[in-house]
Amino acid sequence: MITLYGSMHSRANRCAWMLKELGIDFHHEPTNFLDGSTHSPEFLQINPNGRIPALEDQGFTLFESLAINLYLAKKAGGELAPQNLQEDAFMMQWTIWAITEIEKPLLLASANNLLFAPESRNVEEFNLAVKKLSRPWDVLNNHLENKEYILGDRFTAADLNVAAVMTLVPTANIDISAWPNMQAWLHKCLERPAADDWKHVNFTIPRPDSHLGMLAMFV
Ligand SMILES: N[C@@H](CCC(=O)N[C@@H](CS)C(=O)NCC(=O)O)C(=O)O
Repeated sequence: MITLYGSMHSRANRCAWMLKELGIDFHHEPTNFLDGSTHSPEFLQINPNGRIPALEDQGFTLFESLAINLYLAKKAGGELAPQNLQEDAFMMQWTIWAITEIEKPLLLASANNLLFAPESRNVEEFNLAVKKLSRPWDVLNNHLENKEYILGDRFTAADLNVAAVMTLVPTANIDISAWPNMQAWLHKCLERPAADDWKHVNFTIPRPDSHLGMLAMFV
């Protein structure tokens, strides 16, 4: 039996989405960084980073939410998995792209729209984040011209991983209508029944009280 570690209010919901999409039964351990359980000696054996999510599959352990998803898709085979080396490369490309180009600015926009307390939100930071996002979003929007999904006409691990990072778009409340192909694609992905967990995510982040603190949080 596969065990997924991590509260659903964390990036663990990305992996729950993949497990549910694949119809894999799993045991869920709601390890939580708020109560210190991500730093217990037992958990550090599973993920020495002391972060969630992590996965255990019959003694094999893995960390990094999107790497876990690629592993699960390939292990299961089928539609979500790469069918050849080029598809595998594209899934890796879009996955790495999502984490490096999208995740941090989108988190910054989300913090300044909802996750920070209202009095500590900063509209300039929000606008800066949206400006940073517009470049990769132009790329994705152009890529999706005349395509249903990132690899073509079927939903794959590439869509799941990129859309899982973009579950923060509603939290950031960014108007993405300037990217219509991307908007339609994101809606299609996030409304899949297996994706439901992200809709219940509810958390706040205290704003660091200095510029250096902000750098430490977002770098
Ligand atoms: N790149 C990692 C990030 C994991 C991560 O930062 N998880 C957060 C929860 S969403 C965490 O465990 N934070 C607690 C901490 O950093 O101590 C992944 O995608 O799995």
